[in-house]
Amino acid sequence: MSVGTLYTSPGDKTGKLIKAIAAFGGVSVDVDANYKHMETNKTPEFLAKFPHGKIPAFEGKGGFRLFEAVVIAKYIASLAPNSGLLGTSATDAALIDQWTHFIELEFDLQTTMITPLVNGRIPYIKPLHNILLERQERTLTTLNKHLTENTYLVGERITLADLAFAVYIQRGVSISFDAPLRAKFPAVVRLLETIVNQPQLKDIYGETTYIEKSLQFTPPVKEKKEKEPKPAPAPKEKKPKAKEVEEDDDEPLVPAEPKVKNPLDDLPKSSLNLEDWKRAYSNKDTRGKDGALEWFYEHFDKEGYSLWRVDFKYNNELTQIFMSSNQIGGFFNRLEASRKYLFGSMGVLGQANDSVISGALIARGQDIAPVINVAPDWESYSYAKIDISDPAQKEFFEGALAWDLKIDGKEWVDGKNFK
Ligand SMILES: N[C@@H](CCC(=O)N[C@@H](CS)C(=O)NCC(=O)O)C(=O)O
Repeated sequence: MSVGTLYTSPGDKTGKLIKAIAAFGGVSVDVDANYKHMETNKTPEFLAKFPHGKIPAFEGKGGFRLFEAVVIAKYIASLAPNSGLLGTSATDAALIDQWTHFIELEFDLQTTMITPLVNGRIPYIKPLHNILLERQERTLTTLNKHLTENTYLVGERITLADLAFAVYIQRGVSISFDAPLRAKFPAVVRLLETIVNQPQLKDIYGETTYIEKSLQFTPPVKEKKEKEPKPAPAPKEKKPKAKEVEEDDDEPLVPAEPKVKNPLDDLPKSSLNLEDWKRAYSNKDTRGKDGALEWFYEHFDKEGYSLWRVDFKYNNELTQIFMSSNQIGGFFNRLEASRKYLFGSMGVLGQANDSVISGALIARGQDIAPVINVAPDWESYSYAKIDISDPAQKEFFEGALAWDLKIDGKEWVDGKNFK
């Protein structure tokens, strides 16, 4: 019999912790299927029950209510006393609290701050980014030492601390706990893998995305000189390299790197000229007779190019529309090095505090990674190949290009192109 109802959304990472505790402890908890994030939690009914208006939130059968993820997790674990999730002694219970709060406050809080810093949602402050990374590394050092000497965080069995650890570290490995750090802290990775692969937890934790390189902030590309009045014609228009670097007061002056040939240049020549497409898209109406889409279908070379649906992975973190729009702008800026190989049309759909970022890309070759991984935050998005012989996928592609795409009733409210 269910012990109550959990309000959470698929993007709510700590809701995952509560589900994991319930599954591991064999406690049945209903998840409110009608909950709509940033909608339900703003209603007077929800706020009357949970005044802070955040998820996860739990309502027991007798009207008992709780918020704060770890607290709900502890309560659910207490309903499964034989599970060992809360330990078997007062000292174990205290140690479980210690590790859980330690990882939440000394590791996950830093992840929460690093994410908007590197993806440009808040102004980038390098010393702050460095402090956050240093703090995480210090925490990982402590965890790794402990986990080199112990199988689990507390005692000889899985406890709530391990399940919370896996939630926070799983998020960390997709943002800042990168390959070099993972090589340094193998015991931390070992416990993460142990937890996320428990048969009853696998579906709850889902796939773990391991990033190679910690996400970095890439400053937007500075506007070219076009806006300035042109000087009298000179034999060379380009400024010397050192001058360009001078403007980056944040970075040390380094000699220009030798030009490396991009493997995408070795692909067989394509009949689709991306520059021509970009011009057609800019100059024509997108839909209709003689429109850009008609041009595209006439010239599309499906061997030389591929079409992709792109979706932001953390839509539940989006708030104001202009900020989501800036997010796309930042992403496009960081894709500058792939301008020759990529066209993009992405937008924000929905309304403030309930929006998604989605769109379509036209990329050189058949693999999206080599085109897109020049942007350090490329893994904040998911990519699915679009097959335009499928009417629904074609409709998506056209909607993204025409900026009239709708997703789950959410309408396109702002868009940007990568041209
Ligand atoms: N300290 C809270 C944080 C909860 C939290 O920030 N929840 C987010 C979703 S992940 C939320 O409900 N945000 C809604 C809002 O900001 O109005 C916990 O651990 O439960």
